[in-house]
Amino acid sequence: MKKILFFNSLILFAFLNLVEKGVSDEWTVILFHFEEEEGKIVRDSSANKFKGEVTGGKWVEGKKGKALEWSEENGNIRVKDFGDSPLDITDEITLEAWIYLKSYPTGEKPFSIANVITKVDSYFISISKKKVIYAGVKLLGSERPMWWVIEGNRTVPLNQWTHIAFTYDSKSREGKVYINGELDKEVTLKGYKDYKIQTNDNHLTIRSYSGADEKFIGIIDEVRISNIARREFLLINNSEK
Ligand SMILES: [Ca+2]
Repeated sequence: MKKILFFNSLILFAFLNLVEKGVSDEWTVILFHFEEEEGKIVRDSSANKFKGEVTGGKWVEGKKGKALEWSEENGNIRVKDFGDSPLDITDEITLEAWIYLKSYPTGEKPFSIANVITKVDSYFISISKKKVIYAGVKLLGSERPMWWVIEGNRTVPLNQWTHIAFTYDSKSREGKVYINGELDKEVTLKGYKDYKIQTNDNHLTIRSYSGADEKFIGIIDEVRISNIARREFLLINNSEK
């Protein structure tokens, strides 16, 4: 009996801990806090324990703790996919990050768009040359897979911390983008046969997906991908810094 009570309280403690942090839950596919402070490997704090390989960039103060900053140099964070991976998200997805953008993309390579999170031919979130969130999913579609993209309304500011998020739900067929947790734009899709997201074995990247193009200039922190369309995000109060 004592043993059962002990385990029960352990479970309760673990649960409360999870609720308190509210960051890595059963829907979290990958979560990078970037608290390594040095080196070329970053570790995902979700149960999946992905590893990211960093090129270019430097360690700086982030929205919370440390983060990675890139200027015009090449580089990104690359996470390997493998066969049947949790990164293969089909039904519902949330991509979110804290960003501190230092200049807008020009629309021309290598600054065509400022990519933040990308899985080529599956899903992405970025800032477009219109200075808004630009995100999308590649859907199984009708005759063949096709991209569906959404562009936000509100300008993403320069030189201040901003939380950006994109959610997609294949059942409600809704795609939404959020700035600092507030809905910026929503679209209900129609006209496709299959609304599920295409999966593949391409790696996941943070910042430029090729390493050289679609460069984001600024700081990226607290990156989370979830396999649910969230309504609440990793918003961090200034007091939590
Ligand atoms: Ca951090």
